[in-house]
Amino acid sequence: MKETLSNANFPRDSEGRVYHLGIRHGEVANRILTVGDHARAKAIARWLDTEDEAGAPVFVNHSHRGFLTITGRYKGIPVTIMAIGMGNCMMDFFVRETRAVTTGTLAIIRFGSCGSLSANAPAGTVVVPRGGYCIRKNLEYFVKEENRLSKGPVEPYLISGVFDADKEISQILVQELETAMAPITGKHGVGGVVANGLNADGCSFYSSQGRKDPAFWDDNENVIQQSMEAHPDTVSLEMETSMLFHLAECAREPNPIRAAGCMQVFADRVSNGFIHPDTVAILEPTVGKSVLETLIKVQVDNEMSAEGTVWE
Ligand code: R1P
Repeated sequence: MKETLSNANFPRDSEGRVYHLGIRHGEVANRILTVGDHARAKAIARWLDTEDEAGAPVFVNHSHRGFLTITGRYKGIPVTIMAIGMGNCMMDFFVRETRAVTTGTLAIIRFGSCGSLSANAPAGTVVVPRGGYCIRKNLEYFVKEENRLSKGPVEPYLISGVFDADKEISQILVQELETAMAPITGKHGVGGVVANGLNADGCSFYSSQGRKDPAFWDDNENVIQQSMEAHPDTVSLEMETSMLFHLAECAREPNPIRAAGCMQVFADRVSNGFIHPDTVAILEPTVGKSVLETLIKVQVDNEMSAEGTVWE
C-alpha cells in the first residue's frame, strides 16, 4: 500500500479515490456496462467515440486490486465500462465504491458469461434474466459438530428468494439484442435471446454450482435439483448478476440504482456443450454494442453534469 488513506469506515486516498477501484468523482459515468474479463471490457471500448487520432477513450484506470475503469462517450453520451473480476465480493466492491463517487441514478448492465440449466438456452444463446437469486454454501453445516453454533439440523446450501432486474432496462436490452443478433442467429453457433427466466449466483464456481470435486467435502449432489425445485424457471448460473440486482434493491434514496444483465451461455450444464471461441468472437462485440445502445436509451434521473469530469 503506497497511498495515505483516511476514514477507516470507507477508505479513500488524499484525492478522494476509493480504495479498491482507485477512482474518484468525475471519473465514472452514471451509465455503466460491467464485465468480469478485462479483455472483454477493452474489446467493447472500441465502440466508444474516439477522443484522439489513436482512438483512445477519455479515461482508463487499472486499480491495484484488479478493477479496470474505461470512461468515454458512446454516441456523445458519457458511459463507463468496468471490468471487475469474478464473484459476489467483487460486485460488492464495484457497486458500493462506484456509488460513493457518483451522484444521481446509476444505470448498470452486467454483460457476462454463464452456464445454462435450461434446454431452451444452449451454448451460444444470450440470457436476459427477469431476476436472480443466490446459492450459498452454508458454512455452518461444514463446521465440526462440536464447534457448531446451531443446535438443530442445518442444510449444506442456502437458496435465497428473487431479486428483480429493472423491467424497463431489461425490455430495451431484449429489443436491442434481438435486433442486433437477428442477422447472426443460427450461424456460427450463435443462438437467440432467452428472456424472462431467472439467474442463479453461486458463491463458488464449484461447490454451490453443483460441480463434483473429489478433492473436497462439498455435499452438493442435490444443490442444482434443490435450486430448480425452489425456482423452476432458472435459466442461467454464474457468480455476479444476482448480487448486482440485490445491491440495486438495497440502494437508498435519493440515489437509486437500476440494474439489468445479459449473459452469453458458455457452458450448457444440461447437455454438457461448450461455446466455440469463434462464436464468442462474433457474439461478444454484438452483445457489447447492444448493451451500450441500451444504456444511452435509459432514463437516468439527476445525471451528473460534465463540469469537472473526465468527459467534460
Ligand atoms: C467463471 O468462469 C466466471 O465467468 C462468469 C462467472 O460469473 C464467473 O465470473 O462470468 P464472467 O465471464 O463475466 O466473468
